[in-house]
Amino acid sequence: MTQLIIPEMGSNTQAEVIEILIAEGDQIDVDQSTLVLESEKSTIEVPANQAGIITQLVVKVGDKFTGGEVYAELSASSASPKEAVKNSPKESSSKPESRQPEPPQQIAAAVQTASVPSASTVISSSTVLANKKSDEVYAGPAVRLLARELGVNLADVQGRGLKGRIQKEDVHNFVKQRMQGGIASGVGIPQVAEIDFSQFGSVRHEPLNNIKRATAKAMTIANLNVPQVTQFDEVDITDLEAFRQQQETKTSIVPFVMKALAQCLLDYPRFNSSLNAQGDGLVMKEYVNIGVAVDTPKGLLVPVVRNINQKNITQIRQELQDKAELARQGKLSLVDMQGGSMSLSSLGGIGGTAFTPIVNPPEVAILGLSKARMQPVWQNGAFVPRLMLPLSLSYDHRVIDGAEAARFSQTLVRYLQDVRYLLM
Ligand code: CAO
Repeated sequence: MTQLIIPEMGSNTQAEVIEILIAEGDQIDVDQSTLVLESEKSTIEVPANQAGIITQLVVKVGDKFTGGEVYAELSASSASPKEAVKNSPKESSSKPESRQPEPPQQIAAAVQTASVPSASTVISSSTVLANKKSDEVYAGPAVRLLARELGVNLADVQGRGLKGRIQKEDVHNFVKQRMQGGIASGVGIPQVAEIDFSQFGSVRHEPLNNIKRATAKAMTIANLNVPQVTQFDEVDITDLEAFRQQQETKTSIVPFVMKALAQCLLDYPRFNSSLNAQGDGLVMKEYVNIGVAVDTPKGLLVPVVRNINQKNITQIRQELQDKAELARQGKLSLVDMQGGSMSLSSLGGIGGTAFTPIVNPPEVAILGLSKARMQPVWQNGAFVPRLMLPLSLSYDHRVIDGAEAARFSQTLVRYLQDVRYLLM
C-alpha cells in the first residue's frame, strides 16, 4: 500500500482543492493529474507521485493543503499505463473535461455562430487551423476545459508549469497577450503571421529608426480607429500659376493651398474639430493650425504652422520653409508638431495623379496634393489647355458626411481657382 502526497508548495503557501480528477477504483499512472489546487497566486494540477489503483480518497473539494499531506491510498497495479486508463470505469463518463481535443467542426461552428467578434472568436479562428496539434500538449482536464471555454488552442500556448505543463494562468496570459497585441482597437484584428523569410532566400534585417517606428504606430492607430473616405477633386490653377510666376520671390503652390484651406476650416467648422473621448460629442477648435507633412532623410515629420487665418501668404511661406528646414535637420520640438486643426500632405513636387492620405487623429481630415498637369479642359465649346491640380481629401466619416466633404472640396476649388474669393 502506498500513498499519494501533496507536493511541497513553499513556506506560507496554502492551496485549496477546487477539483478532484480521480476516484476510488481508478487506475492511475505516475504524473497523471489527480487534483487541481488553487492558491492566491496560481492554479496548479497535482501529478500522481505513484502509479496504482486508488483504494481510498481522503480529500474533498474545499480542503486546504500546505504540502506534505496524504490525500489518497494506492494499491500496486500490474496493468500497463494505457490499459489502466482504458479499464478505468469513470475516466470518460464522469468528467466533462476529458483529454480529448475539441473536434474541429465544433469549434468552427462556435466561431460561425458568434455574431460579434470577441477575443474568443478571434482566437478560435487560429484554433481551427492548428487543431491537429492540440492533442500533443501537456495539460490537465481543467486547463483543457478552460481553453475550450475561451476558444484557445492549447497547441499555441506555452506552458510554464512542471515539464512545460500548461496551467490555467498560461491560458489567461495567452488571451491577455492576444487582446493587447491583436485587438487593441476593439475591432478584432488578428495579428499578421510571423514568417521566416530566409526560407525563400537570403535576407538582411534593417531596424526602424524612432521616427519610422512612431509613424508606423500612428498610422496603425489611425487606420484601425478612423473609418475614412477620400474625396477626389481637381482645381484649375492656371491663373494662380500665372500670378505665382509674376512674383519676385517664388512661392510654391503649398502656401496658397494652406491659406485657402484655413478659410475652408472657418467656413466648415466640423473639419476643425475632434471627437471627444467618449465619441459622443465634438471639440470645436477656434484656432486654425495646419500640419504639413515634410519628407526628411529620417522619415516623415509633420510640423504645425499656427494661426494661418491671421497670416498672409508670404508669412506662411516663410514659416513653412523654416519649419521644414528644422524638420530636415532633426531639430523640431514636440510642441512644433502638436495642435494641428488639419494636415496637408503634398506630393506634387514628386508626381502622381491621386492618393489616399491617412487622417491623422485626433484631427478629422487631411488634404493630399498630387502633381499639377496641363490638361485639355472643355470651356465655352472648345478644349483649352489648363493647369489642373489634383486634390485628395480624406476625412473621418464618423464626424463628416460625404456631402459636407464634397462641399468643402468644392469651396477649396473655388478659392484656388480665383484667390480673390479669399478676400471676400
Ligand atoms: N504640382 C506641381 N508642382 C508642384 C506641386 C504640385 N502640386 N507642388 C509643388 N510643386 C513644385 C514646386 O512649385 C517646386 O517647383 P519650383 O522649384 O519650380 O517652384 C517643386 O515642385 C518642389 O517643391 P517642394 O516639394 O520642394 O516644395 P513645396 O513647397 O511644394 O513643398 C514640402 C514643401 C515640405 C511639402 C515638401 O518639401 C515635402 O516635404 N513634400 C513631401 C511631403 C510628403 O512626404 N508627403 C507624404 C506624407 S504621407 O506619407
